[in-house]
Amino acid sequence: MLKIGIVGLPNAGKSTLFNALVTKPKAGVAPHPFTTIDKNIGVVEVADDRLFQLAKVENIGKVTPVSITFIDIAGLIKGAHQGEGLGNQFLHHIREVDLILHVVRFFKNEKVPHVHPQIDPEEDVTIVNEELLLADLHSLERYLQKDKTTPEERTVIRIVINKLNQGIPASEIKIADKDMEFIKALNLLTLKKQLLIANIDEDEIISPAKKISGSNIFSISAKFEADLNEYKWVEQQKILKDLGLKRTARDQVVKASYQALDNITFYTIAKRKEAKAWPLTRNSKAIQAAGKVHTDFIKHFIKVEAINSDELISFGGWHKAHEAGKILAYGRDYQVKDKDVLEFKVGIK
Ligand SMILES: Nc1nc2c(ncn2[C@@H]2O[C@H](COP(=O)(O)OP(=O)(O)OP(=O)(O)O)[C@@H](O)[C@H]2O)c(=O)[nH]1
Ligand SMILES: [Mg+2]
Repeated sequence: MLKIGIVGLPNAGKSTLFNALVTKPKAGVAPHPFTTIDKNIGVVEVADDRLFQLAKVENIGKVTPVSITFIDIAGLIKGAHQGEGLGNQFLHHIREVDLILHVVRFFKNEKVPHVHPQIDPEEDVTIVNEELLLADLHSLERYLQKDKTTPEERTVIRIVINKLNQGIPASEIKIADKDMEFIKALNLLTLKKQLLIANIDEDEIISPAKKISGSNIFSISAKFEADLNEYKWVEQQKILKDLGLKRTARDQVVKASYQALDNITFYTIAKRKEAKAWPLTRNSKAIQAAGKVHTDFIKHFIKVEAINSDELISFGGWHKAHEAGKILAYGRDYQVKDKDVLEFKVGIK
């Protein structure tokens, strides 16, 4: 399952964003720092029109989109890595996430205190990133002390420590591929991709996107979206329409998060009982896709039949596309393409 961690300063609106994204269970939200202590975990489906069209053309009742797990943790503050505040104790909850959503406070609301004298998004982002970097340094130092760490590994760790000490995040360090493989296995926070989210005031929803270091960042009013999320879908559409908006920022955040993960999506319509979307690392082979569906499929793999989902839909379904000779069979090394519909042929009854 894909996992995304939400980080930011206390009172940035992390739990509010979490509540905007998930249907339930809801996270506690309050106008004081460190409202979140225990992490909140919720699963969100990635809206996928194509999957619904596929189900329709194949007459399938059950539709299962890609799901993403979001994890909301305690706020980070300066010194968190040294045990200041609560954030550092909980950073391990997000060591295994595939992406970090970094919530930056732009909303003003005087009733909600900020941890610094003023709201300064650039500075706030720097503080949180420094804490992530220091947390990485801390865990690398621990790896150095472990008996099972080999001398070669220690050398690589020292190189990374040296760069982190210069303020360079692990994602920007250039080392040999095999050394990078080793570093990746250590789940460093500064190696993870980040998506910056500007949490803006409700009355700024239709204002232009906010910027950090000159780049546009994704804007959402977490509070507005969390409140909207309490309504039924039909009512939500009405509220959006009245405001002149086409879709919820929530859906866009989920979509942008999925895109940032840089996975491709393939579909299965096995036995015409369930149309299902699967995330897959780009440039993967058919055998890896097979393994996602069922580990047994790897051992018993014979071949895979594939067609682009849009093509399948325009042909009016699998059988018609098959008759037209549009469905092709491939071996285990077939490179799966984004939006492929796959049917695995395996040697088990
Ligand atoms: N006006 C306004 N208030 C917001 C917005 N987002 C969050 N808040 C308020 O800010 C306060 C803090 O929000 P939380 O979501 O609890 O913040 P958090 O980042 O999870 O905070 P900690 O868990 O304490 O780290 C709450 O009172 C929210 O209602 C927003 O977009 N606009
Ligand atoms: Mg919180």
